[in-house]
Amino acid sequence: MTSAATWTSFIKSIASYNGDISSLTAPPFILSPVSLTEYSQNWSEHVDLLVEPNFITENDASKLGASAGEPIELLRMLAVIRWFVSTLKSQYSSRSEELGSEKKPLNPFLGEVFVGKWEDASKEGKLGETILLSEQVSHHPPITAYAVENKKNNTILEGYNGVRASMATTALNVRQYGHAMLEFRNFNENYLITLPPLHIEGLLAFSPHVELEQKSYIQSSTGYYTVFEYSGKGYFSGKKNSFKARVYKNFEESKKKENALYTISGQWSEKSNIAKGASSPSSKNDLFFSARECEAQHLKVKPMEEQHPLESQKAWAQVADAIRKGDYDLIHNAKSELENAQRELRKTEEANNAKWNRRWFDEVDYSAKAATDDDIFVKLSKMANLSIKNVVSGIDADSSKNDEVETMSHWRFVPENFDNETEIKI
Ligand code: HC3
Repeated sequence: MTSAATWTSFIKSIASYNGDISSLTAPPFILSPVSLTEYSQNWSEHVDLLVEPNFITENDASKLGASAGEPIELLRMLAVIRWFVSTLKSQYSSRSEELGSEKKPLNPFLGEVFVGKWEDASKEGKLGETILLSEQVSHHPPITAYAVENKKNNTILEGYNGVRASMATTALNVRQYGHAMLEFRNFNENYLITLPPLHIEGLLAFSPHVELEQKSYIQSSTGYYTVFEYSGKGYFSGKKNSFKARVYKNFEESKKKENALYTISGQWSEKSNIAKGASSPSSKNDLFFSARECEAQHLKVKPMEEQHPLESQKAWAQVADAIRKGDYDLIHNAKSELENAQRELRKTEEANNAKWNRRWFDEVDYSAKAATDDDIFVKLSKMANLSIKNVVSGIDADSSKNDEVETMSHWRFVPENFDNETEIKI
């Protein structure tokens, strides 16, 4: 079959499909040799911006496009927004820019891990080292949990994500489950970050790529609340990867758009501008972030020979080689070998009444915590009127979508487990 014919039959096969993305059988040329556990690094390719809120002072208002005299908590929210906007290109468009299209990542096996570090690239040595731990904590449904830790600046980002997909007429719609939480221990400030819905467009044109849609939110423990709205070509600006972020004093204030303290808009893969108040900024307003002028700092990963068999690149080495060669039989055989070994492991566990021990993350049931404000996730969710159930990321607490779901368990980082880690080195 020609590439075009294989592609057409693949498109036909996904037209009837619904749900677990790992069950999609894609043609070799659309397979990526990279496992989904590696995608967690995209949260921190601008590690300087991630830790930046630690260094913000009252005098930095103009650097963020804000007016002099703004509260430091608002300036830190703006700095967190700048970091978040910087992550979007790495997360959602860098692969199609580099490879020409979005490809299907390798579906991680339970217990697969991916680790690495960002070395301090600052002249003054103020950033310190930042590490990434990413672990596949569930295979069915696929869920990846991660932690990004900068000990020097007492900053930690943790979260998890899973996806469900459904085919629409010309696009694959993807809903994300999970969230991220960012903590600045130096000033006891926390942020809850929800994950935007997305779709894969360009399927019929042979060039799948991601476009974000609808909304996502950032809630700070200081009250400040930001609503992001995403659109593609032909909506706000007629440009791909467009977004608008409105920052409010708190969730209540967000009920009227005119209450916005600042509005940031532009393209997350290009430039965005900021203006005070609720009106959309134009390119004449202060520049907020320029993705092209801010080069991503890639994660440093150990050479393959030093990796543990559970580490993504080592575990998938043969499959990845076969994908690079475009050899379908080789891909199939190498994948089957890995998947059969996993099946055998699960059978042995079942026979021994044992379960796979997650390495660095724990699944926490929030039903008991739901009524209290002691837990930061519960507190921030309540502040933003967000559901704490296992629903699509960013669903309102009072949405009817909550009624169908009872469970409220979320994956959390257990730092002691990593402190006691003896097998996997960064
Ligand atoms: C939907 C996706 C897999 C999931 C990827 C996620 C949501 C993973 C978590 C990251 O933080 C953000 C992220 C970015 C991109 C998402 C991927 C885009 C495409 C991929 C599908 C499984 C591929 C579908 C195959 C094809 C050929 C239709 O593109």
